[in-house]
Amino acid sequence: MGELVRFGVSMEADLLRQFDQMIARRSYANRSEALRDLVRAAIVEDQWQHGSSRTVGVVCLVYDHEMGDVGHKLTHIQHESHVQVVSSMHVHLDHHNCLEAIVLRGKPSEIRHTCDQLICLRGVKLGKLVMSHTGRGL
Ligand code: NI
Repeated sequence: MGELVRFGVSMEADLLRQFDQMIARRSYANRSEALRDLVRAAIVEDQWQHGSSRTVGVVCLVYDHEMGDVGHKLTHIQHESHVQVVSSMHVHLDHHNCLEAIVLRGKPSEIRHTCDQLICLRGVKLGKLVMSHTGRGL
């Protein structure tokens, strides 16, 4: 962690009350820690919206492996993608359903494109991209 800098924040009393209720529910130690996490999340979101430098994301998929050749298509997309597949984890949830978590590294737009291709496949029931960060500057 770099040098800590204090600064004042003004907000409406009702907004602060709601913020305090939220951070209590989430068990934050104090307002500063909660605020730092919110700022980090906003910076990551902004970098994914506007940045072009390489970053990292995780796509989580739940799919029915008996639905057509969805497993083969998922593998094919990852082999053909411009983004680097850093790692993936497969869990056989039950007789039909598989869960796959895939870590992708590349430009935000390319990661999104690959995730969209994976998520929209027939047989994929649930798909979510978690936008992460390589760690520099946060
Ligand atoms: Ni499976």
